[in-house]
Parts: sequence; C-alpha cells; structure tokens
Amino acid sequence: MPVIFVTGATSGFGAATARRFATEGWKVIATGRRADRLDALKAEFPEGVIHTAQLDLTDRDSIVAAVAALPEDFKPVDCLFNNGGLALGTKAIPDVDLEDWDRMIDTNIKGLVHTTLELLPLLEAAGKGASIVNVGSVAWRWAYPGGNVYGGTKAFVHQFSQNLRTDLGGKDIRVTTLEPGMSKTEFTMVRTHGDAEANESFYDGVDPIRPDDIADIVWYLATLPPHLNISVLEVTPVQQVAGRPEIHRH
Ligand code: NDP
Ligand code: 8X3
Repeated sequence: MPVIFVTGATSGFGAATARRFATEGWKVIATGRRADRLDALKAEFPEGVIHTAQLDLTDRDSIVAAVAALPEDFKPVDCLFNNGGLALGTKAIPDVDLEDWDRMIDTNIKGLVHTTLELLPLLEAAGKGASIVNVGSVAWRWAYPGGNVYGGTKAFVHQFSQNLRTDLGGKDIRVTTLEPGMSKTEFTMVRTHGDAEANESFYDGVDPIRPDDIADIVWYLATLPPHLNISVLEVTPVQQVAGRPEIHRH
C-alpha cells in the first residue's frame, strides 16, 4: 500500500487529506503537535492504517526523531504533504509582533525545509511516481495589508519548490506548490489569536474553499500518471479575485 506523510494532520487541510487517503486505501503518517487530535484520527480507521507522530515543525530534532522512528511498514513514502503552517497577526507594518514573525518563519520555512530533507531518502526509495506537495498560498503573489511576513514565507515556499524540483531533476520525484486562497479551517482563529468574531466576519458572505476540496486536489496530484508534474496550482473560491494595485493619493 502506498504511504503519505502529512504535516498538520490535526486540523483543516491536513486532517481532511489524511482521511481522504486513508479512505482510499493508503497508509497515512499523521503528524502535528496535538496528540489528542492525532489519537482521535487514528481511532477512526482500522489498526495499521494510520501511524501518528507528535512533532513540532519549529523543532528540527522532533522531526528527525519522528522520521527515524517510522515503522518499517510505513516506508517507503510515496507522497509528502508539506502542509503544517500558520499565519499570525493581521496588522500592517510596523504594528506587528516580532514573536509572531519568528514563529511563522520557523514553522512555514524552517519546518518545511527540515521535513523535506528528512523525507527525501524515503521518497527516493518509493521510486517513480513519488510526489511532494508543498502548501503555499495566494498570499505570496497577491500583496495585501497585514500579509507581510506570512506572504513572505509563502513566497519562500513557492521558490524553494521550484529550486527543489530543479535539484531533484532525474530522480523522478514530483514537486508541486499548491497555492490556495480563502479557506475555512482553523487558520483565521489561529491568525487572530482566537478572535471568534473576527473569524466569523472574515468568512461572512463567502463560500470559501473547504478542507475536503483541498484533499481532493492533493489526491489528484498524488495519483497523476507518474510522468506528469504540475509545478504550481493556484485555487481560490470563485468569489475571491485579485484586485488592481492600490493607489494612495495625497
Ligand atoms: P489549520 O489551522 O486548520 O491547520 C494548521 C495545521 O498546522 C494544524 O494541524 C497544526 O497542528 C499544524 N501546525 C501549526 N504549527 C505547527 C507546528 N509548530 N508544528 C507542527 N504542526 C503545526 O489551518 P489550514 O488547514 O488552513 O492550514 C494548513 C496550511 O494551509 C498552512 O500552511 C496555511 O498557511 C495554508 N493555507 C491556508 C489557507 C486558508 O485560508 N486556510 C489558504 C492558503 C494556505 P498542531 O496545532 O496540532 O501542531
Ligand atoms: C491564506 C490565504 O488569502 O487569507 O494563505 O492570505 S489568505
């Protein structure tokens, strides 16, 4: 059975993708910080379908330890879903919190590159058809007030994915940056540090992307014919479009 390694499997895109692949007959390595959520996910499926590993993307040692402890029957790894991440803060520069900035960089950038490097030998062992799906965001391409470091981290994900694909040339490992727009997950609750009202008003009147939509897209990417690579895939709700550049008149 093929195996997928999912970061951020305790919520949103990652949880939906873990469930989708497990339902389709894949084995799933589900990771995240919240052990209770990982346990609950594992209990939804028959024994042997889901392996859980508690790890913190900001702590390289925990990533290394989780990969080193993978059971033999969860190797090699056919797909890496580099999804765990977050935005923190909605305010424009300079009204920002440096701790939020550091944590976004540590999670979205360092966590993603450390996970990628640890998983590469297992992906290579899977052979032709293996794939990496890195979660970027429209926030890298569409600047908006308050997007500052979050958008910057996703610009990194975009460019790192392109460079990774170049470096892996000839190894038959696919690399895709999946760049979603507005999606209703726990993302905005996290971004606003738990402001439920701001969370509700952000999605008011919009039919956003749902976690299951992303799971469908990851499934599509991972099961494409092995000779194909989709490099970048941007997806938004039909109601979300990029506007023209703002003009600040004096
Ligand atoms: P959620 O908040 O619902 O899920 C985020 C996941 O990331 C959780 O499972 C969380 O697990 C995990 N995570 C966060 N920090 C860490 C950490 N330090 N170590 C390990 N895991 C961590 O949000 P989404 O599902 O929306 O977010 C998933 C990805 O999608 C993110 O990279 C986000 O930037 C991106 N994205 C989201 C969009 C949206 O509008 N929702 C749009 C575009 C991109 P735990 O807390 O248990 O550790
Ligand atoms: C999240 C998408 O548009 O809220 O990455 O920045 S957006």
